[in-house]
Amino acid sequence: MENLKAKAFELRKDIWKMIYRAKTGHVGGDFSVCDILISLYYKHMNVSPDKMNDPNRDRFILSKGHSVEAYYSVLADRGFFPKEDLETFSQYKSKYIGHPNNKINGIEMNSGSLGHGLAVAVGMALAGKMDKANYRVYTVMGDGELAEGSVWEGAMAAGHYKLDNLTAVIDRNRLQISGSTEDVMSQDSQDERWKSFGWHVIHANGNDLDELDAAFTLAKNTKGKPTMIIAETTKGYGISFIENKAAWHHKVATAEEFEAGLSELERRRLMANE
Ligand SMILES: Cc1ncc(C[n+]2csc(CCOP(=O)(O)OP(=O)(O)O)c2C)c(N)n1
Ligand SMILES: [Mg+2]
Repeated sequence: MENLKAKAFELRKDIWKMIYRAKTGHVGGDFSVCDILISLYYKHMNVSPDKMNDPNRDRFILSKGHSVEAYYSVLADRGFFPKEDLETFSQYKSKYIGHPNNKINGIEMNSGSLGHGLAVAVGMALAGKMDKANYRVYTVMGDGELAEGSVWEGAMAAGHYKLDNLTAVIDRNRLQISGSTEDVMSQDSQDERWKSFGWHVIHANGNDLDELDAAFTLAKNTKGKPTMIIAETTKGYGISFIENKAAWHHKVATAEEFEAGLSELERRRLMANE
């Protein structure tokens, strides 16, 4: 776990560089979701590059597809494709485009248009039940994404079919594209909403690998209900001057900001290693 804490900052450095090189990317949401992806890909999910077609592999859908830079950096580090490929991110003719697509090793579903991941995850989980398979299905949504009506069709179906092989996560960073989620579409009653649809609801600090570990373990041991992990995160977590700032949803650093951000991430990586 200690090494993963350092890795969380090492991967944020990759993301920061990738976006600076390409001059495009969604850094705020990448940094809030990074630890969630690390917990899943290094500890909790049964996935690996040598069993991409294994019917028993766990399934993952990044419903908040704009956080693709975090997703690519984790997949590359887990060996799904060479790390050098990240250098082509968002370049002309590169397949590593600005949202997930299933031509890339390890990616199950094209995403980016918000609101679709949960319903597809429900379908995969229901198929698993019908086939008596023992894989699990995971999806991560943004909190702003919850304004999409299709999310609630998925929520209803998952409760109805008692999909205890499904774990969903909300990256609850309290910001969406242009400001506070509470100003745009208030949602502080998420607990009651998911519970009323038949879900088991867990809260965790989504930038704390120990809390995420406990939450994913609890979800696996929950029977008869799907689990929603409301992961309280900080948008931009890792670089203090971008944290909690809606402007950094989709912004590229200046040369000066780039160097300052990189130094802070390196400092925090070394501290996590101590
Ligand atoms: C259907 C749809 N509408 C609009 C967008 C444009 N968009 C991209 S990211 C975003 C904000 C999402 O906020 P949130 O879900 O909270 O993501 P996070 O804070 O984790 O970045 C929007 C509106 C989109 N990708 N899909
Ligand atoms: Mg958000």
